[in-house]
Amino acid sequence: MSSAEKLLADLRAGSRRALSKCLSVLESTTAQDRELAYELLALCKPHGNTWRIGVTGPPGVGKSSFLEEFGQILLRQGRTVAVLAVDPSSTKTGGSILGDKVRMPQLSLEDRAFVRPSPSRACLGGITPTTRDAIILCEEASYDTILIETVGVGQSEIEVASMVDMFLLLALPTAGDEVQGIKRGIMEMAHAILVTKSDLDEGASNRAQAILRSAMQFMLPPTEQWSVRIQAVSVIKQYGLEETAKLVRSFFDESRSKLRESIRSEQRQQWFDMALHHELFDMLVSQARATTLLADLRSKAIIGTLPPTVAVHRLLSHLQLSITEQT
Ligand SMILES: Nc1nc2c(ncn2[C@@H]2O[C@H](COP(=O)(O)OP(=O)(O)OP(=O)(O)O)[C@@H](O)[C@H]2O)c(=O)[nH]1
Ligand SMILES: [Mg+2]
Repeated sequence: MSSAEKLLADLRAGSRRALSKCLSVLESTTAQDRELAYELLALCKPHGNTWRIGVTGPPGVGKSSFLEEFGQILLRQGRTVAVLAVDPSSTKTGGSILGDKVRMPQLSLEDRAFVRPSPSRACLGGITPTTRDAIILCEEASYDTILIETVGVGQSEIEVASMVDMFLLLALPTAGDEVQGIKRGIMEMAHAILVTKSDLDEGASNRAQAILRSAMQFMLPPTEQWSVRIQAVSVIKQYGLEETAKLVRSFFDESRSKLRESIRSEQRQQWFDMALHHELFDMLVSQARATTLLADLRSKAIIGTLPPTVAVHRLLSHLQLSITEQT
């Protein structure tokens, strides 16, 4: 048995340690771990019937508090829950504050739940999200509900929406202006908008819900045949949580599994192109670095002495040349 097979056998037998180890392997950048990660992922089978749910919203809106409660409701309904928390800013902070952001003390203790911060991996040319692969591994470990928490900072909502079946947007019940400040594009991706901390000011929450409802009238739902729901929630006063669980269940009951599969297949197409892009970039950069040409052309492009288009063209022409010479 190879070490990948052994690790997966433990993971399938329900070992959380094995799942944690697999997720660390995914996040690692050493060549040895990358190979192990490819081997692990190749051995995973598709699990079409799982629920993949993304939860985003501004910092401090109440994502973790909501998931702590919501996760427990799902457990009581017989589901098994994995929470992956992705922090798009963690590449800057080294992920050190991530632990604080995903405090879900009760849920973490539950047998059929798994909570894990999942820092975005920094790579040259951007961030390579390992979250998609982490979802595959959690599903292989028999979790049937994958909840992904990420703080909403523009690009991250779009990212997370492209890896889930259902997208929940959390908004604060503050002034109407702020509710309207949610970008239209983000609102159009949401299957439900939850107005959090509604206990703080119920009047404000009602106004926020009314504004959201009227705004939604002019938008297309993200999935055909689904009308977007607006729900007030309070973790402190414990309302709106069961209702949210009900609406999530009805989403999965009502949306045909064939439609969901076709959405997942579209997502995999994007994922393939993105992975190709990243891998090619890494490959090129690792070659170019040896010649120092990259640094030179890049700084010329930055200073403005060479248009970036020409700089990139020269770099690629040079690389093509050196590849040809090698063969
Ligand atoms: N009054 C009230 N406070 C809440 C509610 N939900 C969360 N909070 C408080 O809001 C603060 C932020 O909650 P979190 O759940 O950490 O928010 P978050 O969106 O996960 O935060 P980040 O991950 O840091 O972006 C905490 O102090 C919570 O206690 C609620 O329903 N009512
Ligand atoms: Mg949080």
